[in-house]
Amino acid sequence: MNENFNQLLSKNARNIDKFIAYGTAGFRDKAIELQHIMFRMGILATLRARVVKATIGVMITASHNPEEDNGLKLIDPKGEMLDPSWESICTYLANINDKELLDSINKLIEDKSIDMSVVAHVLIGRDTRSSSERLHKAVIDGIQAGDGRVNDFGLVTTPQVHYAVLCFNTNEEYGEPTEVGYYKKLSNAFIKLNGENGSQIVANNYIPSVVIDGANGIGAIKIKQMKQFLGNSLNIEVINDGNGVLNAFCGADFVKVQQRAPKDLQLEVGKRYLAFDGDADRIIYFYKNQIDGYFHMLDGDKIAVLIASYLKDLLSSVQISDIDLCIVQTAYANGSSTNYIENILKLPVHCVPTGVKHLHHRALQADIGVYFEANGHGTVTFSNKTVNRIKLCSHETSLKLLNFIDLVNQTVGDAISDMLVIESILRSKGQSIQDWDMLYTDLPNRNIKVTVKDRNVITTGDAERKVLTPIGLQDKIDAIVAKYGPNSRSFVRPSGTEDAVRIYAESTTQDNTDSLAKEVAKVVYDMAYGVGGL
Ligand code: 16G
Ligand code: ZN
Repeated sequence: MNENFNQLLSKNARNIDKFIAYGTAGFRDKAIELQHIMFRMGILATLRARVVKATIGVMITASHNPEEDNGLKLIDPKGEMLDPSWESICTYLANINDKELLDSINKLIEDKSIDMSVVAHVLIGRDTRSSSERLHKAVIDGIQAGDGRVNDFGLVTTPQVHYAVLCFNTNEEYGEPTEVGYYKKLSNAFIKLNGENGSQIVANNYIPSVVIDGANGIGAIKIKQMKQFLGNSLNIEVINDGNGVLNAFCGADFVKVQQRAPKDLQLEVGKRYLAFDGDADRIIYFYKNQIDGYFHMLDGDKIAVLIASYLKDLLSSVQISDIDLCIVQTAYANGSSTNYIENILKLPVHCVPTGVKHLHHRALQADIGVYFEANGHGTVTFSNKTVNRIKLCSHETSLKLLNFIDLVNQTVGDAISDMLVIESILRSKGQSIQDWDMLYTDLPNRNIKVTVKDRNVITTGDAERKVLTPIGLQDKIDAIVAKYGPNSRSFVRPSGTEDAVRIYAESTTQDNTDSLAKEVAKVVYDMAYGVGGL
């Protein structure tokens, strides 16, 4: 450890006696409680970098959560989430006393036989939260305490950090590991697919203009910077671009959960809208339907279906048919989407537990894995074997596929990349957002939560679709669901990010769905507070 270790430690002392765990997507809590955790994770990042002998990433953000929250995600060498086997080490280091810290670190170095002579290279980025700058300094102190080398990216989106980590670790084969490198890679691919003057060219029902709700976050800043690289290929208007409060009544999470447009936005028929979340790794599309005049939303499920059907068509036109192309979803996927994928697209669909790391992991097992959470987080992964096959293919459409692959940020869901992917597909199909929306009709659905004393009394199996404990709860849920008839479904799961149990319901009408969700919430509440004999 660095000779100034104690001095750096005292600057970032642990003043809060509260247990905090590395959750679904890293640490997340009130920003004022995170200083010591940031410092310790800076140290840990230097150790992880030495173990894997590669560049590691750190992103400071609490994504779609309120401005006063913050968080930290660690990014492994291929740009993917931290290896789950290290999550318990993070939790352990985050919660010990300052006095135990140095000994614990030395023990970890010994247990894992970490070669401290290896250069530890850590890439770091942060979002626009007012606390992010202070917390970012604490991470840098930690990297210094661990004698690591910092590569400070400053203000960036989460997916930009994931991208840059992979670029470093592939010797730039994936792209240039800079922000400009990111903009150039994506813009060049987009321009090749859509034309330099795409913004002037309407393709059947496709109009080349979008309105982006930037959630008052980093995505708004970055898409504006990217405009100069995209040139005339797409018309982009940005709203909620930083003048308001981050994620407040706007952004992808608000639109998805509230099932309505961001506050103060008067939707106009014929316009295509989309929302990023606070760190720009989620995207949700929406519009005002010309026929019924209502707000309609196209979520991660509809995005996955659009992308997979496009890829299926392209693969068949280049005559590559024996490819394992699959879609990965979670229990939150709308039943209509799963039905469409299985029965109309006739593609395999896999269901995994909530959290990007699970989806990403499953997608990597396929030749081409399209994964999306209903909340709009997702991307596509292409195996090296598949990319090589496409490169060897002489069919002229293969070039289109290769450009498409370049447009995808394969490391993680990326709102900017996803938007450009979707826009390219809609243009290529000559479709409006309304045409896309008509692929299938979502079943009405509802997400609610019950705050409980201990969410961990609930454990689940079958990719979170069934409760395992407490025994008897699943039977009660089954009995309630049965009353609502076919196409009704509900499941409950402990949140991975807050002290709550989440309840999901879908059924054939919104009234039935809401009442189903309430009934299930009631049995969960009674169970949590000891009523009802469970
Ligand atoms: C995190 C996850 C997201 C998941 C959500 C579930 C990542 C990068 N993010 O935000 O994928 O949908 O948690 O939250 O993995 P919950 O467990 O509170 O429902
Ligand atoms: Zn996010």
